[in-house]
Amino acid sequence: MEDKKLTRFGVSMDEKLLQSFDQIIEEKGYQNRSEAVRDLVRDAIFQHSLSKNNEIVAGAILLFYNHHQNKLVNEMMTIQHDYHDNIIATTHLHIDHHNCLELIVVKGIPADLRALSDKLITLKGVLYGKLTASPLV
Ligand code: NI
Repeated sequence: MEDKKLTRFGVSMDEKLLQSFDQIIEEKGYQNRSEAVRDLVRDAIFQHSLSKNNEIVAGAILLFYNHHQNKLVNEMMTIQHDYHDNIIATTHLHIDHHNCLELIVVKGIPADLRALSDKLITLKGVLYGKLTASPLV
């Protein structure tokens, strides 16, 4: 087996977030935080690699957001109209008085879907967002 050099690095995060992460680590059965973080990094690299080829893929963008956030809904709508060629369907669920869940079904080359997803997920007021896509084979 190839001898791999390990590098340590420090991560700062708020205590509540870390507690939630530790709970997931325990439930999934990871031996330690490092192993869990390595898996997250591998997944991030895999997801990012999707943006480097030009095959048509289909997938969905899941967004969880507070619709009271100033201008958020308008900005979200403008971005989605800019990408109308890639958007097949959207479903909006009013989770409670403040929060909405939106599922946007998408199709196109990974770079376009990634760009659309990044624009939506980085909007102020979006609490969680994720793009999942799969090759059409
Ligand atoms: Ni809503």
